[in-house]
Amino acid sequence: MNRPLGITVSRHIMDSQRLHPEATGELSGLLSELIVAAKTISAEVNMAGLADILGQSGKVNVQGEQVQKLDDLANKTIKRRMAQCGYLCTMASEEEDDIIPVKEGYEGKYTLAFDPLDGSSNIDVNVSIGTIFSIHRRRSGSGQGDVVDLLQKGRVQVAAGYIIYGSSTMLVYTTGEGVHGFTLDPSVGEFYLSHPDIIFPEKSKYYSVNEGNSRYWSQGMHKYIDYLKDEDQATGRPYSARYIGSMLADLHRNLIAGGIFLYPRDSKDPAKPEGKLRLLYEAAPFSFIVEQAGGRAITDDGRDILDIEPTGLHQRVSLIIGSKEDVDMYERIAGGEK
Ligand code: AHM
Ligand code: MG
Repeated sequence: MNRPLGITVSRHIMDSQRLHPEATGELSGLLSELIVAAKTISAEVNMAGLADILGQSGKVNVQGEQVQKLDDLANKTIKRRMAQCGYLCTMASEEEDDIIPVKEGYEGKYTLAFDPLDGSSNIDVNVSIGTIFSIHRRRSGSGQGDVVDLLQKGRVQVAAGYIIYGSSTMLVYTTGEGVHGFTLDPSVGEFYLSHPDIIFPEKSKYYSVNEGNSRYWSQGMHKYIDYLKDEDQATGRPYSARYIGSMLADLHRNLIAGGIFLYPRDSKDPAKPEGKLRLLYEAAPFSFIVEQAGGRAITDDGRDILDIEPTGLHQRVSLIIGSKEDVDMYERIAGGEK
């Protein structure tokens, strides 16, 4: 078979770097290392259904290694590779309470916050899951980084992206110059540019929310969702519901097909008064991507996600994100109503 000559992600990263003569190549190096980690996780995710079959009693695989839970394995894969990539000074992961130090002598100028496998409830049921990442430039001078290097606004992210392990594996990322999507050709092990310059569809007909929580919502949320369900041909209502339960997969679909995703604060769990999703490695990177694609991301009371000053590594936040027109309408209808 003659394969068309596609643009690989490495080539795309190098081409973008060329537009910045002052660039040192460190960010390109960092992204490339992260992509290798993602390809490794993708291979593991594809084999996940076989893990129990190939392993003995689900505990040891054919190589004689322990079969690990997939999210643990994804966490270790990123942590080990990135700790000695030479471009980072510290990391934070959804799976770890504290910051993750990098290997001594390998300290660099960037930080990495990541969710190794978003959509944990979907891991065992063959539904799309993925890795989310957010990169900042360090604040402190040199050596090992500190928590303050990670606690920075989403607005000053240097790069953000995600890898979705779905019917195909895709990488979507931004460095603040548009959003680009690449699809993995597993036979070659390369990501090829498949979705250049992704633009969030202006308006949509889909909404994504866990409606099982509706009894715990604010009045404003009820009003907005009722509005979406009303009939009005001029505005394309009622909208259809689409909720996977992997934020990453829901947002990926919305980015391509249009839609609004909502995870508001609710009164269900007093331990999570700010909402469920985490600011640093879920809401902020996606807000950067969505804004770069022309969409909008706010909290349920109308604050721009990218302008929130983080105070904790695992800080939670409400998230209303999607096409600008839909988020604007949410704000008009629900804004400020308790
Ligand atoms: P996770 O990082 O442990 O997977 O949790 C985050 C996930 C999101 O991907 C998803 O949108 C949300 O939790 C689903 O939560 P719920 O089951 O409450 O609807
Ligand atoms: Mg998550």
